[in-house]
Parts: sequence; C-alpha cells; structure tokens
Amino acid sequence: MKRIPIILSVLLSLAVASCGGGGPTTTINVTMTDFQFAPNQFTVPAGQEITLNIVNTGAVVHNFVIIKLGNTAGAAFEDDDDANVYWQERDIQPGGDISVTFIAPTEPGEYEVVCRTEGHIASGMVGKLIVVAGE
Ligand SMILES: [Cu+2]
Repeated sequence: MKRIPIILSVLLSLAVASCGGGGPTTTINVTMTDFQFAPNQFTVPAGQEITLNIVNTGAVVHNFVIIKLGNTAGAAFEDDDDANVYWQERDIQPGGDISVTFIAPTEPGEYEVVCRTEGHIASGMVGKLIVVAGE
C-alpha cells in the first residue's frame, strides 16, 4: 500500500518536467504589418541576449521600441518619450527583414513595445515584452 504515493509522486514530477513549452525564449520572430506586431507578446528571460528577427510586410516604415519598465508611450510617441526608451530598432523599411540582438532587461516585468512612427500606436502597433526571472 505504501507504493502508491511513490508512484504518484513520480508521475507528478514527470508531469511537471514536461511542462516546459510556452516558456521564455531567447529568439523573437516578429512580423510587422500596417499596423500590428504579429505576434504582439514576447516572453524572454531576464538579462539574456535576445535575437530579434523582424520582417516588415507592410507598406510603410516601422520600428520596434521597448519602453522602460513602469512607463508607457501613451497614445502617441512624442519627443519626451525618448528618455523612456529601453532599447529600439528604428526604420525597418517596407519589405525589409533584419536580425539584431539586444540584452533583455534584468528586472522582470511587463514592458511596453511600440512603433514610434507617427500615428502607429493609435493604429494598434503596440505589444508586450514579458521579462521573467532566470533559473
Ligand atoms: Cu509602425
């Protein structure tokens, strides 16, 4: 009778170990359209180098701008938002694709991602970078 709890605990630990999918990734693939990021939510491990692969399938220039934790660009990216930029890749041309790297913030939390081209936030070019603590 004492074996049942042992078997259960083995099964439970196997189940926990297999739940790795959907976790943080060090590679982000994002497609920019007029006017969206697809996908628009990215989960990355804190402090790690992240490879960002961007394709712009839209007809206009787009940008990938990460806003510092606790800040927001609001309804429009203005000059005074520059001070709140954590990292950015600017002027990805229509039809263009690039691969760049950046270091994820060390502080876990939800960071706003926007396109700073005038009018694009209002048109829906916002996303979320979710930074999770490393293990
Ligand atoms: Cu844009």
